[in-house]
Amino acid sequence: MTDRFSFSLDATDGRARTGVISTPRGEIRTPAFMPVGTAGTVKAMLPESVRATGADILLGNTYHLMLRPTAERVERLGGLHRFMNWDRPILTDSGGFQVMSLGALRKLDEDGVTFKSHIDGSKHRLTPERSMEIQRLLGSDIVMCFDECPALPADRERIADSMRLSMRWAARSREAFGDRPGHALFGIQQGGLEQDLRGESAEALRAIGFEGYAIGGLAVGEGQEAMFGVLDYAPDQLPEDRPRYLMGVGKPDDIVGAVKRGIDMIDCVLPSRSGRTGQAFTRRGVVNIKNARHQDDPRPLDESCTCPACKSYSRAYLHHVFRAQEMISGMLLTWHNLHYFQEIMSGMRAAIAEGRFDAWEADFHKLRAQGDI
Ligand code: PRF
Ligand code: ZN
Repeated sequence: MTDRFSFSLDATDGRARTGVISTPRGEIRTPAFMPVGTAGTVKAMLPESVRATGADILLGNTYHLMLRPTAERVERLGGLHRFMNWDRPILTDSGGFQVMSLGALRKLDEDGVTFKSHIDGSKHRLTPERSMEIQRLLGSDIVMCFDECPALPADRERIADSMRLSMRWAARSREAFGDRPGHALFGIQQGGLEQDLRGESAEALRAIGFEGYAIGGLAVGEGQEAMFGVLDYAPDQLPEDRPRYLMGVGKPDDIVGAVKRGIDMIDCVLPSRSGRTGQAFTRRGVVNIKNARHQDDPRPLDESCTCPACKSYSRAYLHHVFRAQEMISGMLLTWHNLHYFQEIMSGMRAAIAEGRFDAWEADFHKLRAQGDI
């Protein structure tokens, strides 16, 4: 154990990297997938089950928790780790992105953003200073800068103005965060699909100085090819000796392509959200368990998977409980999906450490091309 936040790179293979982030609450093996626990729970999963899938860290949300049950209440109850019974690291997003995607009637100005709650319509305000305060009250281990993420496509002027505002907010976030040993503050690069604006953003963040650097503003409608186009240069614009986090991405092949391009951390609601809508991710691609072709199938979802859904239940059962809207349906499919995403990450970590990432990636794509049988 350590009382400080640190990152050690253990091996690289091409541009892919593997290492360990050390925090007082435990180690995070990278590349890391962070399950999303938006409202103080990874939906349909006990924290010990999330851990059993292989997660080292969870993501929580400023936006949701400030509205309900409020950051002050979580703090009075001992902080988010104790409140939700997860004692390992938690990264919290800063709220700006969620205000833009969920909040109603938002009003943006230089100082921050005013918005109406998606829960009850009540009025709230977030600024870089308030976001830092909320993330401190929650007890977050990795705090994200308060930023703005424009939806794509957007014109260059809008992307540039928004990025520069986010960089001014990044400086205010750093100032408000202060000196908190054992806790980390990550900057967030913006700049859309414009290489020079991404470069300007990276420069501004490096000048301020952060414990880690996120790439924001991607997976907002631009498509995989355009996203990989940015990831071909963006990680190189950020410091080599700090973790690089790609926010809110993605499908298994997006994650593999991101790690190949130098990403160390990633989060996405996809495995948990899809689990509740009957979508399973397997090494042979997506399986829709609601499809009638599963109703008499005694085989598991994936015969090579060791998760509880695959070890003890048939496709026929998973199909039945989904159709019957039984709660165990979301529980089993979420477990399987999180297990599969973590298996991709551990597979990549081992492959990078042994210098065989390209062969691992070729196998990954080959199995998927065969399709579900
Ligand atoms: N900024 C923040 N959170 C985010 C994003 C961002 O740009 C994204 C973009 N994919 C997801 N979550 N603060
Ligand atoms: Zn499984």
